[in-house]
This record gives sequence, structure tokens and C-alpha cells, in this order.
Amino acid sequence: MSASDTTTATAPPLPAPRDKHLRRMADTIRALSMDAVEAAKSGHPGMPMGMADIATVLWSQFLKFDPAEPHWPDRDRFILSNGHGSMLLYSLLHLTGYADMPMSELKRFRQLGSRCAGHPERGHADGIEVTTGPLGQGIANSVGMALAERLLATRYGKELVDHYTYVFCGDGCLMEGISQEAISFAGYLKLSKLILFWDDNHISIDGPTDLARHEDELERFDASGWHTQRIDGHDTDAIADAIRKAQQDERPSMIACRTIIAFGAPTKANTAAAHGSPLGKEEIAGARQRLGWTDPPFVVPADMVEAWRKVGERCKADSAAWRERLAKSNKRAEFAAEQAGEIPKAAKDALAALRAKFAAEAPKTATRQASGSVLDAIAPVLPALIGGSADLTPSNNTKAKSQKVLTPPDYSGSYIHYGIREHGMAATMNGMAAHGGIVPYGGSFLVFTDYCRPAIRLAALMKLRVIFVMTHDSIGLGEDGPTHQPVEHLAALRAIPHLQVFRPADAVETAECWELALAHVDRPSILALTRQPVPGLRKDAGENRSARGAYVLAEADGGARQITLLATGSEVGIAMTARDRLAAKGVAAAVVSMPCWKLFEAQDKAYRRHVLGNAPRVAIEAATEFGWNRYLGERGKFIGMHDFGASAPIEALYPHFGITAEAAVDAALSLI
Ligand SMILES: Cc1ncc(C[n+]2csc(CCOP(=O)(O)OP(=O)(O)O)c2C)c(N)n1
Ligand SMILES: [Mg+2]
Repeated sequence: MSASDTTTATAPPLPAPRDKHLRRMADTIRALSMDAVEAAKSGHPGMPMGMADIATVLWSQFLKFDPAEPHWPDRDRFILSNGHGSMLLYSLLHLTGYADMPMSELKRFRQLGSRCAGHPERGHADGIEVTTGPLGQGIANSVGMALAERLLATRYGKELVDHYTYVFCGDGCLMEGISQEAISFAGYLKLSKLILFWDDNHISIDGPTDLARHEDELERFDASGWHTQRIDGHDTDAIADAIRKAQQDERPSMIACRTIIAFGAPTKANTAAAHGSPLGKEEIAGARQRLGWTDPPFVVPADMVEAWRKVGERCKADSAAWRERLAKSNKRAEFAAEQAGEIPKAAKDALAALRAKFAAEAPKTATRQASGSVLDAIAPVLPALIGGSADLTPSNNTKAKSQKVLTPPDYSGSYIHYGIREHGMAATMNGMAAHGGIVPYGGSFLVFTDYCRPAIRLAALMKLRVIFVMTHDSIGLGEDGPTHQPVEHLAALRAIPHLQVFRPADAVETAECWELALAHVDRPSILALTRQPVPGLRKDAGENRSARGAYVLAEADGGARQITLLATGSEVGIAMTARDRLAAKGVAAAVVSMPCWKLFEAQDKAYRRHVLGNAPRVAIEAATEFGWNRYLGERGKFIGMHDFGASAPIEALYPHFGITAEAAVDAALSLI
């Protein structure tokens, strides 16, 4: 008797398949997943083996997709929120004939440069709608996708936009707090075309899920206004029946699918051991024997190649018919431009005109208010713009006068009250941006970027144009005190690759930063805006000077700098006052405004040298020093926060923390 015979002999028999052909199709996914994880010597075989039957039914009978047209805008969206089961998705993409997913990629699962990364990464291969892995994010992304579908269907009609969003999630996704925000919000939004499959396998990493949870998930979804069903996740008839019922219901749907993790594995099925490690040679041999799978690793038998290819061709006619409808539509050009992420000329012009007005008037205003004026100017001419706030609309100035509030099931509004769900809002915006055709922005206080950070990070990793309007950006917010005063947040956000952190100094810079956030389709932006009024410093409107990240706002009188004052946002005004006072003392100082470090770092060396100059530097920012040493070096001095803030009127806080023109002057004098 071989080792696999021993393990198989003790394993309980597999439940008989409802449909032998569908089971064999699912077993193809199981075999590939076992093989790829084994070859990589790492990965997660349990989930793909457990959810293979659900995926087979969904993809072969319901999912609207065309591997030959992977970007078909009206395709159904499929999101794997439990991204550790990535081999499920890669197997499906390979089997259904996505050109960029040959078997050679599956064989290189988890290797450097492979399309098959450990967790699915948007941009690595067609058919990967969003990057998942941080549990729960995918659920909120799917809410954004389903919402985007409703918004676009309202504008373009069913003939161009009419698709479902399907999301797979596990116990982990549902235990994460973000799931509650997403579930509650989706129920409120009445997203009838959102269908969630819960991999109810009673297992996570530490063992059985009853180690850590005992609530009734169906009741939780039910309480939020979802349609719920409970099925055997290996019964292909029950799966198909549940999907049909879910499609017919007016509410978002949750299907609790009781599954066995690592279905087929003789000893590791139904155990945490199958979650995140290769099964091992013996266990795989046993699983192959029980499943009746006789082909060697990475070999798909001819009948299964054919069956799955047919699945990939199922919607060819649909996708061709859709393209014909688009070709005949009088909204064709607008639809295509929005899908490509273009900003219409009218919106660019409106923003340019506002910039010119700001430059002419140099208003003393809070940058959050200037941002509100930007939105008033562009919202009427940028229909793809979908705004909102996490219950801080009057503080964030995020609602443009022309915007109508979204009132589901009427999706004609373009302003969303996200409720107090910052994390959910951010991840929902990621989903909308990833869907395409939408330019999402959303507001909260800068300090609460902490509550959205995992989603902000993923927006950056996915290179999505999501705009975070984060106001009350320093101690300048005053009386609300240190719980609400960001100090380390600018540093923490600047540390995220690809994320543009903008901290405009006045109305003109605010308009410039908005222009840049909109223009850069391939990255998210944070606009850190003041609560308090700041002086109008810029009186020129031609060139977008913020585009270079930092620039000389005021050169030293006479040109020969003795000191360079670096500042961002509300502290640029303080730097300008310090410059005047230094001039009165005969000291020539330049002021450099630095609205976006990342854009400045992207400039050539000569420009950076020219801006920073050779004179000693003083940096002024009402935040912690972390990161400023790159500009200050050994010699420079920092005027800013060295601890948390305090609750008091703004007039008391700046002097209390020593963030004043006098302090900057003293620092400058000590350096020359
Ligand atoms: C936010 C987050 N926390 C922790 C992890 C690490 N992790 C990956 S999978 C997992 C357990 C998930 O359990 P479940 O969803 O039930 O997956 P299953 O074992 O059933 O496949 C954990 C803790 C993660 N990926 N994301
Ligand atoms: Mg589980």
C-alpha cells in the first residue's frame, strides 16, 4: 500500500457530485491550485478547493465576460475579496482563455515578475479587477463597483450599462470591521445587482472560526437590508438556484455557502492546515485519487480544456452586440472618453477660469473653501464626478451647489452621504475608480485618514485616481483639540508610494492641486486643506506652478539668498511674513512653497537645486518633523510640532507651539 492509499483509506468518502461534469470542471481548478501552490512551495490551496464548485457554476452559467474583450465596460465584475485564494482566479482566467494567462504563468505562481502574484494584483493580468489580500477590502470595493454600475446605468441606460457585481469573501473578510461599513452601506444603497458569496467553511488560520466569533451572519446581513440564503456550497444545483434567486431580488444578496476547505484532500480538508501551506506530495496524491484525477501536475485533460474554453466563449455574441449598441449610440463619444478617464475640456476651462479669478482677487480664504469653489466650478461640467463625505459635508465643503444628493433607488444624484464610514467610503471609492467611468472624491478630516489608510494604500498600489478631500489639516483647526489635530499624518501619507499628498497654501494653489489630482489618472491624491482662512499669496495664473511640487514663491531681494524658508499650506503665509521681517533686518530670504513633495522629487536635479538653493534652510510646517531632514540636512532648522496638539483657539495655539514668523526669523538668524 502506498502512502496515499493509507491516507485515502482513512478519509471519509467525498459527497457524491450533483453533476459529474461540473464537479470535474471544479476539480480542474482544484488540481491546478494544488499544483501551483506545491510548485511555489507556498500559497493557499484550501480556499480555491473549497470554492471551486461555486466558481464553476457562476462562471459557466452566469458571469457575463469575454476573455477576448477583457475590458468590455459592461462585463460583470468578479471580485475575490478573500484574495489569498488567488489560485482560484488565476485558474479561471487561464481555463477560460485569457490571452495573458498561459499555463506558464500559473507555473510561476508567486515568482518574481509573474502575473500570478501571491495575492491578485490589479494591472498584473486582465480579469483582475482589484488588488485584494487585506481582508474585507474587496467587499467594500464591490459596493463601489455595484454603485458605479447603478450611477452609469442611470446616465447611459440599460443598453450600455447593465451588469452584476459578484464578490467572493471568507470568514476573515466578514470578521473585519470594514465589512460592517460596506454591508450596511450596500443595504442602504439598495444595490440589487450586488451578489456576495460567503465561503462559510468554519475555518480560518488559528483553527475553527468559533475560536473567535459566534454571531449569525445571515441575521447581520438581513438587518442591513440584504436578501440572504444558506446553501451547500458543493451542490451545483443549489448554487445555480441561489444565484437565480439573488438576481431576482431587489436587495443586495448574500449567499452563505457551507463549504469544506480543501475539498478532496484526504486528511487536511476541513482543517486549518489546508489554509495557507502546500498540501504536500502525499496529500496531493491522496486528493487526486479521491477526485479521480489522473493527469500529471499542470496538465488539463482535453475534455476539460474544451469545456472551459466554451465557458470563455459563452458571451461572445453578447459582447459583440454590446459593441454594436455602443457604435450606434449618440452617447458613444462621451461614454468612451469617460471610460478612458479623460477630463472634458469644459471642466478644464472652468478650472482655469477659476484659477485666474483667484489670482486676480487673491482672496483671504480657507483652502477648504477654495476647494468648495473648485467643486462649484467643475461639478456642472464633469458628470463623471461623484462626490461625498463621511458625514462632514459642511466642514469639508465637498458638496457643490449643483450636485443633487443620491437617494437610492434613484441614482441620478452625484453627491453621496457616506455616513460615518471613512474606511468604507475610501474602499468604495476605490471600487468606483476601478470600475471605470467615475471620478470619485470623498471628504473627512485629515486626522481620520488613519481610519481610511488601508484603502488609501490600496488606491496607491492599484494606481487609481481617487481624490481624498481631507480638511482641518493641522492645529489650525483649534478647539477640537489633539484628537482631531493631525500631526504625524502628513509624514505617514507622504511615505505611501504613488500617493500625491497636496497641501496648498492659498486659493490659487488649491485650484492647481485639484487640477493635478484630476489630471493624473494613474494615482490617488490627498488634498490637505485648512479650516482657517489663509492669505492669498499667488497673483499669477498662467503656469500651474504646483505641478513641479515645489517652487520659489518669493526670491530673496537682490537674488543672493542668505536663507531659504521652506513651507507648505497655511505655514507659507508665516514664511512670507518672516521673509519681510528678515528683509527689514537686512537678511535676504527666499520662500519656497512645497505643495507636493512627491512631484518635487520627480523633478530633475538642476530644478531641485535651483529651488532649494545653497543657503541654510528653515522649514515651517504645523506637523511633526519626520521626513523634513531630507531638505534640512544637518544645518537646517525645523519650526513645527514636536508633540500632540492641544484644545484652544487657533490664536493661542500657534504661539504656544512656537510656529510663528518670529520663531522662523530667530531660527534663520541663528543659521547665518
Ligand atoms: C486585514 C488582514 N488581516 C490578516 C490577514 C492575514 N490572513 C490571511 S487569510 C487569514 C484568515 C482568513 O480566514 P478565512 O477568510 O476564513 O479564510 P479560509 O481559511 O477559509 O480560506 C488571515 C488572518 C490578511 N490577509 N488581512
Ligand atoms: Mg474560512
